[in-house]
Amino acid sequence: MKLISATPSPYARKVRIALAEKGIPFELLTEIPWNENTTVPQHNPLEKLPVLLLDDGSTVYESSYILEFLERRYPDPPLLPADDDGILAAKRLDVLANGICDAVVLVFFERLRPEAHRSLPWMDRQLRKVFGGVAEIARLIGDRRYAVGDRFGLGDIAAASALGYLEVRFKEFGWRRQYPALSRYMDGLMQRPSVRDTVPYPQAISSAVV
Ligand SMILES: N[C@@H](CCC(=O)N[C@@H](CS)C(=O)NCC(=O)O)C(=O)O
Repeated sequence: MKLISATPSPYARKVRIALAEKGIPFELLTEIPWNENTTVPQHNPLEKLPVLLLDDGSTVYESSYILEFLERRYPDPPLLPADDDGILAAKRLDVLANGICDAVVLVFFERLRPEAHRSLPWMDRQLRKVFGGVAEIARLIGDRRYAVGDRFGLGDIAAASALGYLEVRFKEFGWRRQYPALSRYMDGLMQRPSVRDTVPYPQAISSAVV
């Protein structure tokens, strides 16, 4: 099994954490999906990573769907709670995390435009989603050690990936200062090798994107 990933990608990080937690061996293929020479479009018509390349030649793409795929094909250890309420709570956090990251990506590329071409209303709209999404994650997690129930799982993977992404792309937000309990929660997650070994960092995009 191979995973096409990018070093800053919170979506790919979710998959890397899940693979590590489940002890599934895989080869990490690091690409820059925004560059013209990326192989991603050969494997995913939506042209986004992460993409899981299976040994039989088939592909699985979209981070939440990949996590669902892994949960069904490799159920042990589970990364979803056993009860419906727990599953729904974890998936809600995944929805929030993806929404935050999608908005951060939009702001990131808007900021790459020449200043005169940037849309401030558009950026404000996206930033509201980021601030609102993080506030909601902070409210849902409160001062617990794990996002849902008493063990590490999808909710934590999603929250850690989104919060870690903010540190790379939107450091000035300072979410740790605003949400001390969430900051302590993140420090706790960083004790796990799967989270610690996948800390995101930027890549140099060479192609024109916007
Ligand atoms: N909803 C997708 C988002 C994936 C995504 O936006 N990936 C970025 C890298 S972080 C990408 O490959 N973007 C290339 C593009 O949109 O053309 C997921 O959860 O996998």
